[in-house]
Amino acid sequence: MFNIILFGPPGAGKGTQAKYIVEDFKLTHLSTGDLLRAARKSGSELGNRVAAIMDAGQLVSDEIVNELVEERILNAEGADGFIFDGYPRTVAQAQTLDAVLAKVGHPIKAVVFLQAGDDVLVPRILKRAQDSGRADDNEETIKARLNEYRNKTLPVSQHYDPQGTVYEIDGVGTIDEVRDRVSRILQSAR
Ligand code: B4P
Repeated sequence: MFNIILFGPPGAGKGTQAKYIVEDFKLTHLSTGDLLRAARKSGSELGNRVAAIMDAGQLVSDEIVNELVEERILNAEGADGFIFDGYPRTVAQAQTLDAVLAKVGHPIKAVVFLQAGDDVLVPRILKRAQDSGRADDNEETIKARLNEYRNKTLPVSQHYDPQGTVYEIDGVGTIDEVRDRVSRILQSAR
């Protein structure tokens, strides 16, 4: 199984590039952002709880997110591998993911780290706000999301660094340029 993590700050292009990786490498896409947005849309009690947290630009609790992910990994018989998109976002989530993947005997092969500065990220997210209508795509929430990223998510790259699986990729450029960079890295890591 070729299991990879798509890592990077909000708006780095994780969701955008995940679609191409699915096409090019036939992996199963698992986006915790999508799972959480689906939960809130369903209007369930869990969905209502996570909606307020997401709209404040904060991270949803490790407990909720880990449960959503673990269930999908353990029920994915016959999958060629997963793209974990936007997960793990804390070191505790990374430890849970490692433990679940150890159970199935297929550890993370590559962490694709898409990099871009705030000067690029903020305008991208504000542009998406015009068409997506996502409640967390506004200037104030973006600041909170970038802070959460720096404080809680960035250490996840240091967690994987000693394993030699982190590939830093310049996320600035056209979507096709970034796609080519990601594709080259994944072909060599496979
Ligand atoms: P996510 O859904 O993961 O969203 P994101 O980080 O903002 O976006 P992404 O990097 O995927 O950007 P995209 O490709 O869309 O998370 C949302 C929220 O959910 C979090 O804030 C948190 O509350 C919660 N959450 C999710 N996972 C969690 C977890 N594990 N633990 C706790 N909480 C969790 O790109 C953005 C825009 O840029 C798009 O409009 C795209 O078209 C554009 N773009 C992309 N690449 C471009 C390029 N090269 N050039 C120009 N534009 C580009």
